[in-house]
Amino acid sequence: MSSDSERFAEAEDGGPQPEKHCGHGRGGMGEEVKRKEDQRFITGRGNYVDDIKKPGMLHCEIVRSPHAHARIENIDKSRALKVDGVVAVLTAEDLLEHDLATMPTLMDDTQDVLVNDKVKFQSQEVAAVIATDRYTAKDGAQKVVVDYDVLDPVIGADKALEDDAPVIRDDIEGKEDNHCLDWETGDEEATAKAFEEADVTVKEDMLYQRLHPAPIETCGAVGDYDPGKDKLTVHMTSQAPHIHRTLFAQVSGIPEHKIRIVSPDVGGGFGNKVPIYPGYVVAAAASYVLEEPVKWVEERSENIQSTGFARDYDMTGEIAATEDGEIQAVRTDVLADHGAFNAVAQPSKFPAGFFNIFTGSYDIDTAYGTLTAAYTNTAPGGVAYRCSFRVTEAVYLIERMVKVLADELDMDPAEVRRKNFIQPEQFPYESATGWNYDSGDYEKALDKALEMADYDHYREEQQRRIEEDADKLLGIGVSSFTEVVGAGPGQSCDIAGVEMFDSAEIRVHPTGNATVRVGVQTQGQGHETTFAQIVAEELGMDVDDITVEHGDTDTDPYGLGTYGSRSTPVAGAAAAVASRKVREKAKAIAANELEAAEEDIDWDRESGQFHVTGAPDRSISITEIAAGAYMNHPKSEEPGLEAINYYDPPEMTYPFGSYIVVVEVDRETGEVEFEKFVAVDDCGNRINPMIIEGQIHGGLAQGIGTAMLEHVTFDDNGNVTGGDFMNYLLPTSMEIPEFETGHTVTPSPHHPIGAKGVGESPTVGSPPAIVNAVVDAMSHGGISHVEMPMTPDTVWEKLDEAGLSMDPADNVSLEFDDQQSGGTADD
Ligand code: MCN
Ligand code: CUM
Repeated sequence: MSSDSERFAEAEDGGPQPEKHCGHGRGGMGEEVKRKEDQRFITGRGNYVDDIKKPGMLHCEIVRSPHAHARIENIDKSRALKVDGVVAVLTAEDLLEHDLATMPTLMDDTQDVLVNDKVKFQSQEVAAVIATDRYTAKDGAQKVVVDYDVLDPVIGADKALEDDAPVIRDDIEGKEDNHCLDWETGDEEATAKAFEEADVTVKEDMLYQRLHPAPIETCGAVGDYDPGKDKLTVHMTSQAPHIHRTLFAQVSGIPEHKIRIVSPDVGGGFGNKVPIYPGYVVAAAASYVLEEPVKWVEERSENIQSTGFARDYDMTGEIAATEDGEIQAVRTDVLADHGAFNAVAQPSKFPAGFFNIFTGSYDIDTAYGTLTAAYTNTAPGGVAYRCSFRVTEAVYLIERMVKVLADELDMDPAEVRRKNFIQPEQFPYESATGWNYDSGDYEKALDKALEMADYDHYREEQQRRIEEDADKLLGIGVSSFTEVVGAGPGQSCDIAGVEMFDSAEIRVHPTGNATVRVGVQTQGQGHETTFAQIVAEELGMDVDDITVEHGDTDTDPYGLGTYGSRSTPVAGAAAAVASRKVREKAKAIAANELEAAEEDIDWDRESGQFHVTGAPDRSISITEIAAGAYMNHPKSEEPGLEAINYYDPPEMTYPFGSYIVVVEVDRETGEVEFEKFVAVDDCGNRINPMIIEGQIHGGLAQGIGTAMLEHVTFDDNGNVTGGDFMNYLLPTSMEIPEFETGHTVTPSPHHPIGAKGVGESPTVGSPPAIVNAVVDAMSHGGISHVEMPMTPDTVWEKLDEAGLSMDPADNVSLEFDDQQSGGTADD
């Protein structure tokens, strides 16, 4: 029999041990339990915001600006109000009456709920039409007449910062330019010195293009004000219901205890549902004013055009190194486009989010980074999109730059990485920019990936194709990324002024099953299963006897929601600690039931039983104890068996991985085909390997979308030119290769069950691997970078620049020549 501490030593006992699957079959840690929630999803019984129907419910349609920059001169509601079934038309003026005209963003900025005076991006919310059904609301919206005085739009951060650029944010007192923020990190002087003295320096410009998170379910809300109870319920698509409740209280002045946010099933978030959007507020405000439930659900194009976008980081990277590839310093400079409002869903203590983790997996003691951000006439920007708050951009920068350095030195990029990795014995490791990495074994993950990818074979094959002047070039890309997830320790980040923690509450019922409530919010990550597994593991219960609830601020403990892959690192820890609290109490009850002293009771993880020390057959399970907790409680204890934990993590967790991508690049068409795609991830101890695998597959697909297809684009007038799925291209199964996944396990020493997050790793780690692969196919022609998305025409231009392209006509004429000389032509 193995004791608790042998399996998963608690943090104070020197840290959690590497994963050992209990295999006790109760659905604990490490078991591939099928997702409990899938039963209802695949049988069409999910309950999404748009499924909610309430008696008397009205529908809201938002009138949006066709212009990117314009002053509103007049809004004429009269024709809309004449439409049969239209109940009300709301404008900023109406909201002002109720003090609901502006809302705070998540970053020290305010945004009009409905435009008051000046439109700042195309599709901005101008008016709202409330009607008896959705179609009537749409008809009404078309009849609202808005007179605009069109102004010059400012598109592009570089243009926005030009001296004569029109000022977008004249609503901010004293604002005379479009400058949004400045930020710097690291040691400027030491870095400059390192660059001066280095044997080799490399420099590359790269754009991390604007992306849209594109969850399958768009955003929506049902506002439901109950005048009898004076209580406002808002059902909404939310990744963070409690934060949204606090923000609603701030927006409306309604006391927080009179607001209930319900986030039912959420059909994907990917960061898109972290911010607060005007539509949510309008639905709630309309319900408050009209005293009827009001539903607002976005269309796809509204979701793409008006909700927060991601990335849009124009970066310069530089590395200083020795001749044999030892990196001595990194420097970066960023120009960021923040859109019209600083709605950035990232920790406010770091205005550039977690971008300053750009030293990556490498032991680089000198670094310096600067960033300038601008307001532009585009949708509010910089939301997190499967990215841990800008880690995506940082990882892209350093992983691209390592490849640039390797090419400059004519070294193998895997070798350059190996030379510079932070070594296992250096953890906990403090980076040059102030991060405290918890644990890592980067070389192990890289070695595993190299082996899985058959790296040496592909290097030979690559050489062969170059020598034989083959039609298709081979490229091999490597990325050995470090993520930072689990926001977070109070001192390092907060959101909307709230310090970060999360929560779990466990109630064991008299008949021996349990309800677990958490402050995080699943959008497809499988929390109903994995949180149950943590509790099953820690209490020796069966996973089927545990129900996990979330997404209702009236019943769940306050928590800060799901983003930055923080659910496992923070709420997962809370679930483990709360379970252990329950276990402590259960021990007292077990002693009572087994007529032994409490000190003589041991808990055995394998069997899930409490037993008298040295007498394993005098045992009792938590299920049997539960009744005693209520009906026969020891006099030393209160009745009942429940616990709650608010977990404030001591540190972030640092998952990592190595990805290897092999591509074929067609010299005729510029088309890129994936030949091999290997992903080795390390997220510490694993709760459910099957769910992790699913997370990796989904995230890699999004990485492929990023590298190959996706880009939100604008014309000079600020019109979104990729505002629907015909133009904003998401990868389908046709573009996704077979993934080969592997893992290593390096537990987090400070997490109660040694787990790190994993939800964003694949999206963070894969784009540089893919770009490195495409560059690698052409680097013998002197190509050092290809911008994303790497469409065939972008790639073909690079091939041409390198003298590697083949004109399709060449091939045709070649064949023709062959046929002539061979005399086999049948003409
Ligand atoms: N997990 C595990 N063992 C670990 C780590 C994680 O079994 N050591 C499991 C977790 O228990 C959870 C899942 O993997 O069921 C993801 O866990 P985690 O890494 O903690 O991430 P979160 O649950 O906090 O999810 C957030 C993350 C983010 S920020 C984005 S963006 C994203 C992502 O998850 N959005 C998603 N994956 C998504 N997957 C789906 N289907 N839909 C989204 O919107
Ligand atoms: Cu970085 S997107 Mo997720 O944090 O919701």
